[in-house]
Amino acid sequence: MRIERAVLREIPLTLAEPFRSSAGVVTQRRVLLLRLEAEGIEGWSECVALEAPTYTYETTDSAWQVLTELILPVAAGRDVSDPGSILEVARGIRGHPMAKAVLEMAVWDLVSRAKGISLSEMLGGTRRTVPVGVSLGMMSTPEALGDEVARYLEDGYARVKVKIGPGRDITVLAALRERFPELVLWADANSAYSLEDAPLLQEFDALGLGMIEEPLVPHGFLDYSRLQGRIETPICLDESIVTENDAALAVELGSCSVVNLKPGRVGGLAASRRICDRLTGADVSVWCGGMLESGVGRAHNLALASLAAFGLPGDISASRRYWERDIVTPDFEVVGGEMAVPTGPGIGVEVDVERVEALTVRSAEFG
Ligand code: OSB
Ligand code: MG
Repeated sequence: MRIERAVLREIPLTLAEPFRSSAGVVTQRRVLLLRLEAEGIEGWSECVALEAPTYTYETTDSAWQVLTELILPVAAGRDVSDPGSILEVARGIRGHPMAKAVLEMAVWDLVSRAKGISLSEMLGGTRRTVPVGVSLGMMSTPEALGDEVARYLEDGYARVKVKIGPGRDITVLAALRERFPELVLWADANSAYSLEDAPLLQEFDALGLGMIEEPLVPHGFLDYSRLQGRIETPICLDESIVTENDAALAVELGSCSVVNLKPGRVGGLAASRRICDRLTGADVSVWCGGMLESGVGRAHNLALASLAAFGLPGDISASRRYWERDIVTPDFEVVGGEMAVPTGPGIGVEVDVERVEALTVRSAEFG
């Protein structure tokens, strides 16, 4: 099977509510969607890059450039029988894993649809439902955040992750812990602290957090290992883990005991599986994060999270947590803290093509 045609589009989607982290606020996503075509079958994927380089260096526009100028022109016509090797077409391109993942993940969807099996099955997933949590942005007051938590607990989420940063940390977390003594609570700092903040981060030890995600500068593996020696809360790495070498370093140095794996961040699904194997082989727990994706990206994340190794609840929330109206059907739902893994071919949800076309602000075609 060869890629006959590739269409990359950009559509703006406004979040149901603004999402604030230590890296800034996101109110709208500029979603890049790729559709591949071969033998009358389609494969879909989504780019996770944010508009500004506040999470990693990639952006919507850098991904657009790398995809339209370097990757997609050489992808057209390529054989896709082994999705894990499609990125040979991008071998000469340094970095830019989010741009590369777009091609790779659409190929996985295409090939699993062609085989008539779900992407989960094709990846070796064994879970029919996946435990999920919700990632909450910073709110104006601890009370407002507490009310939001209460709402999501009523909706059945299995745990809550909150964004923290200097001035919005210990007081907010202590208030949540007091109001919800049994809550499975995680905190994500998106690199807002340094090793000098260790005394403050030590105060978190009393709060029974499941983990603290990416408290320090990305790739500071040595500082992470020093910090873990000084705090009890398990450190989870997100931005820091992009390559297999990052995973090897983190394991070797004891920089973390948990990793938030996002296929878009690490260059795709095959790379995710390789990184996952390295980590779990060294007793590092793995779970699947999110990037405020549309239903297309979330479907891919859910398929990855169906692998047995993904034991902790993912940042994979219901469609309505992100969008008034998603671009796929059916909507993703959470029941009793779990999300059902689609069983239909490929990502198992259908893209609302008419709406996507109506929303398109730019597109580029290849093949
Ligand atoms: O750090 O995990 C993160 C969203 C955008 C960029 C980075 C992160 C996040 C989230 C939201 O935490 C996860 C989600 O529900 O998609
Ligand atoms: Mg994170």
